[in-house]
Amino acid sequence: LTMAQKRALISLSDKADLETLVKGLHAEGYEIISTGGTAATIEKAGVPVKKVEDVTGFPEMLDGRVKTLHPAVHGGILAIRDNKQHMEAIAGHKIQPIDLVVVNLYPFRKTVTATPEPAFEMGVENIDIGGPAMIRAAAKNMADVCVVVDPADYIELLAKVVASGADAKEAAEFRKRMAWKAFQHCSSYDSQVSEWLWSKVGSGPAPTMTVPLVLDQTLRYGENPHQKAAFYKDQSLREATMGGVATSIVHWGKEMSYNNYLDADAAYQCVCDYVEPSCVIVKHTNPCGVATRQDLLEAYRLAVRADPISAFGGIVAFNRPVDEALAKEIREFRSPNDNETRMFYEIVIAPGYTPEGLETLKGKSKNLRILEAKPRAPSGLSLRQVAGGWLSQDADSLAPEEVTFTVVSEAKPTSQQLEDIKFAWRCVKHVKSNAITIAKDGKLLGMGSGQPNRVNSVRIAIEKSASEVEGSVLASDAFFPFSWGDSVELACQAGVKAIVHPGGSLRDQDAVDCCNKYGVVLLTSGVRHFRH
Ligand code: 93A
Repeated sequence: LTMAQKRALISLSDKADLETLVKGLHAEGYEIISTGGTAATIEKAGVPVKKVEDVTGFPEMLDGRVKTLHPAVHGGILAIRDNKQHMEAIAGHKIQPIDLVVVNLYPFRKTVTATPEPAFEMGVENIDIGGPAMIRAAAKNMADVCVVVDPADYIELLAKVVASGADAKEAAEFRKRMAWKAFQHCSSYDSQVSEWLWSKVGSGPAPTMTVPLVLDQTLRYGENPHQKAAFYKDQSLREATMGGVATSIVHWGKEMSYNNYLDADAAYQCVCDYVEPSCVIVKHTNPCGVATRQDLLEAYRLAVRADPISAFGGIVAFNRPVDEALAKEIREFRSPNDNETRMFYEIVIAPGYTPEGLETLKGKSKNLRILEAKPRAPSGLSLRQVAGGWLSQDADSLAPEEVTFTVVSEAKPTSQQLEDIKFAWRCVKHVKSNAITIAKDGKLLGMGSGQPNRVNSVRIAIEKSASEVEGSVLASDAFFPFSWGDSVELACQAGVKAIVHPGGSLRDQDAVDCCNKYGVVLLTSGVRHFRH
């Protein structure tokens, strides 16, 4: 009994792990057919390969636009093996069956998003035609042919389909799963092309939008235990700049939860908005401890002391790597309110750890999640769901460097006050509206968040700042609708010495008059940072 010769057609732009694949195929007696660049790489790996032109009897033409678009390829892929007429038809044309198709497409998004931006014709040339045709043909004939588009699947392919002892039922299931992935690959690719074309020829928001989301993990539950949940990654991130929580490395700890992702994202986005070494502690997506110091350890101490009760069970984020001394402090820190208990945190997230720092932190608890993430400035689109639809907007990526603060009071700010104003302003952007932050000497003293009435946010922030409020600065994410006997006067009376708000209220002059009465500095930013 002789086994029929198995054939694999390989044509790849992403050539990762190609050597592993072809060596595995060769060991199992597969004949390998390949296109120009891919064939050259296979030859270099020392594995025999047949050029696709030797299969088609036709040279690659039109600068590669026509390489694999030929009946010898597509007949070999699409023929149904237990259909006698199909098999006779291909045999009549001396076409041999192809059992495996490994293809991934031109790196379209990477090409069109490169800097400097490529010419339009360059984008067009990167629209892959032959690749999707092969992928779709092989996926359609999943009963007989296996299609693989992702190098992450090579090992399973070799074990489940290629290996001589492979189980037929398992192989068939794998082929179906790979067919599903193949259509995903093509549809996401087509969306990229159409979105790019819209950006060139359309105006305004795209009439339709496809976000290439790929399931990353099923979560234990959502915000509450009765809600099912999952985490999806934006597949375009693979090609675009990586960074942020979605691409973080989890070094240690329990599985991330739904709320963990939200809070870690809030904390990391906030801390990455600071330029100097900083620590941000977040609880329920709001920063409750923030401090900036040359010494990161000192920044941590100040951040946690700002509100140790809220910090308990919070997320601690840094914008610099964590070393051993800092890790020890995080491990041992005891709440000033209750010296018996060591602080408990859900997550520590930072751009890196020294080896000693990481080991020390692991000693805190087996549950503490230790995340390493590349900084990622908020950019691109921000999407939110409402019942029956989605809202899109540009991410709020304005930094204080881009904001012009204008002094509108008689009193002028000292340079320290101006620094504190910028510090408070960076933070207020990350607090749920109505947002008020009170700060002094590069440290958050108190904040009021999420109150439907601004004056209540002011009251809460003052109360948190307690004895330290004297000489502090206050930032408001939106203008003060009222000042006398309201937010501004309350702050002045409490001991706040400088205030910043966007300005633009009908009663702006009231705020100026009120600050002048109390000798307090007032600045306007001209920019609002609502966060709903
Ligand atoms: O220009 S194409 O649309 N025409 C084709 O016939 C064709 N066949 C394969 N692009 C085509 N490909 C693509 O070439 C594949 O999708 C793959 O991404 C790439 C591999 O080219 P090479 O082997 O020369 O590096």
